[in-house]
Amino acid sequence: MAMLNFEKKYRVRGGTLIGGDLFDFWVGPFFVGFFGVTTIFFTFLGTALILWGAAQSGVWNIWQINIAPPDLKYGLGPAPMMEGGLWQIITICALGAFISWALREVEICRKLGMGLHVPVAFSMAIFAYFTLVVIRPVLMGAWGHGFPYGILSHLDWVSNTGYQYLHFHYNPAHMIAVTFFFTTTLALSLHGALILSSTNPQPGHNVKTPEHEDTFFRDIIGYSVGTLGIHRVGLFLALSAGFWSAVCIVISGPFWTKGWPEWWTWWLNLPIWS
Ligand code: UQ2
Repeated sequence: MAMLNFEKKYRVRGGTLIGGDLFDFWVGPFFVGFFGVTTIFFTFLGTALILWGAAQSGVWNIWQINIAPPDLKYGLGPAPMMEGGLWQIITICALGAFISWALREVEICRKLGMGLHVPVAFSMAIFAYFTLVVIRPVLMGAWGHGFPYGILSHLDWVSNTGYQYLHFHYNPAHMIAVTFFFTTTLALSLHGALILSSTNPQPGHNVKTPEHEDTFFRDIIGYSVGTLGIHRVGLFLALSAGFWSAVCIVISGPFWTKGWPEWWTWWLNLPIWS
C-alpha cells in the first residue's frame, strides 16, 4: 500500500464515459465510476442467483453445482425460472458484469491518457464467451445450445459437443486456435525467461540491459524482435487464440453439421488427383 502515496498523483478527475463527476471517486485503492457500480450490481446479482439455484437443486458439492440452460423446446424464448430461466438471467448478469468491467477499464485508460489495449484485449475474451452463449445459440435457434454453468457440467458439455462432430481436432479453426494457444506459451516462456535471466545476473555482476536481451537472440537465432516487439507479438498471439476459439465453435453447427474429419474430403476431391 506504500504505492498509494505515489498513486495520488495519478488520481486525476475526468475521463468518465457516463455519469460525469457523480461516480468519479475511489474507495480505498479502487476507482468506482458508473461502471464500477454496474459491475458490483451484476456480479452480486449473478452470484446470488447461482447460489439460489444451487440451494433450489439441493446440491452444495462445489464440483456438482449446475445451472443448466433451457430445454431446446423453449427455442429463443424465455424459460420458466427453474427450467433454464435462471441460466438466462445469470447469462445477462455475466455479460453485464464483463462489459461493465471492460468499460471501467476504458474510463481508467482515459483518465491516465493511456491506449485502450487492455480493454480491447479483455473484449476478445468477452467476445469468445458471447459467441458461446449468444451468437451460436441464436444461429442454431435455441438458448439450449448455450453451455451449462457448473465446474464438471461445463466440462461434460465441451466433451459432448466435441464428440457431436466426431473428432473436434479435425476442425480447422480449432487447429489454428490450439496452435495460437501453444505459441502464446512459447512466446511468454521465452520472454519471461529472458527478462528474469537479464535481471538476475551471476553474483557480483550488474543487471543487464535490453542490449544483452537483443544480443542473446541475435546470437542464437540471428534475430531479435525487440523489447516492444515481443509484447506486440504476445498480444497478437493471445488475441488470435481467443478469436479462433470463437470461430471454431461458431462454425460447428451453424455452418458445419457433419463430423469434422469429413470436412477434409475437399482435399481428396481436388481435381488434381484424377
Ligand atoms: C526478443 C526480445 C525480447 C523478448 C524475446 C525476444 C529483446 C525482451 C522473447 C525473442 C523473440 C522472438 C525472436 C520472436 C518470437 C516469435 C514467436 C512467434 C514465438 O527478441 O527483444 O524482449 O522477450
